[in-house]
Amino acid sequence: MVVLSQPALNQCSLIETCKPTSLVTEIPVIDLSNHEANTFIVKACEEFGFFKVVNHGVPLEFMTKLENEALKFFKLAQSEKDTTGPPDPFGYGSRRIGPNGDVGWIEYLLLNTNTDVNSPKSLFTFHENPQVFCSAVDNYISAVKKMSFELLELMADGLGGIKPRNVLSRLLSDEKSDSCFRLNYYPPCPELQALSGGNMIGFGEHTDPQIISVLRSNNTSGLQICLKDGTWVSVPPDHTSFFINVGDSLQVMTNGRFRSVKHRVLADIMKSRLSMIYFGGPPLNEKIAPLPSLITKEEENLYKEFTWCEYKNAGYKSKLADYRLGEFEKS
Ligand code: GA4
Repeated sequence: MVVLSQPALNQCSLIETCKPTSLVTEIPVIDLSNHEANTFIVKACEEFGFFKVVNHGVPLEFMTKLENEALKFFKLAQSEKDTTGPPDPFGYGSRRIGPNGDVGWIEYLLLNTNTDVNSPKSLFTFHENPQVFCSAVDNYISAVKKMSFELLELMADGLGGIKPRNVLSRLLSDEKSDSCFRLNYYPPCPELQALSGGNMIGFGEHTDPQIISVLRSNNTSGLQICLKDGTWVSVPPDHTSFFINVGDSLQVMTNGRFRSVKHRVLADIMKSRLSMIYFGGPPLNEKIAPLPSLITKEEENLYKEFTWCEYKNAGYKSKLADYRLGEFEKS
């Protein structure tokens, strides 16, 4: 077990009272084998910006293989893990998230999934057996990407049959797509027992800047999403399914019809949580703007024009909880 030192505990944020979480809210579940999945996906993106996917076609063995490989990495000695950090932006990180002072009860590996020859290389050189780790990552990411393309095509269908059908999925399938992959390890936090009722922030509240994020975790709870009315809801874990977040860029492309979901992760007293997230982003030079077919004559475009590169650069100057879309809204 990885034990973070006491000063680390002091650095991380506690939230004293977790706003009452709703017990009745059901997270939308999309069955990809259902022929009405397109309509349900659109509803979920409008209401929650978040949904769970079942019957997704990604082999469970790809998920468990990668989970085991990731755990082997996080169980290495601290000095060994440190040789693959700091994350600038790719690499191993512990506690610090991003470049602007955010911290969490977390260790992670941020990997580049870009296939573009000019992009910075992924960090596949660590580990006693890099090929095993690499192929676990590759198999997993290829399968998850395929599912993401399908989801984005179903969204285009559900949004009224926008043409071409790949108007969203092409952004991720493009060889210049600026996507990344994150393995998050949240060690147990037994010290919490002493802090009556306190909750330790594993990953502070934020929205994801990309198009969509595809998350799979082990069976430890901790993920919470924020509903439209500001209440936080705990998402029951399910290691066989995927959870999808609408990102800021998709919110803009749908002119605010889809909402990018605010979410966070709380640490567990007893159990470690391991999650793997594919962040599907567009090519750096892609203009992020509402799809013309989604803007009716009376409706106005809510956002200024910007490229993914501009948004990403602005994002890296922000703190996790900042409302990053603010400076790109038309006043
Ligand atoms: C949030 C979503 C992804 O995890 C991430 C994060 C990135 C990082 O960890 O380096 C950021 C964060 C995320 C948004 C604002 C900036 C950048 C940390 C941070 C404070 C990899 C991403 O793309 O944006």
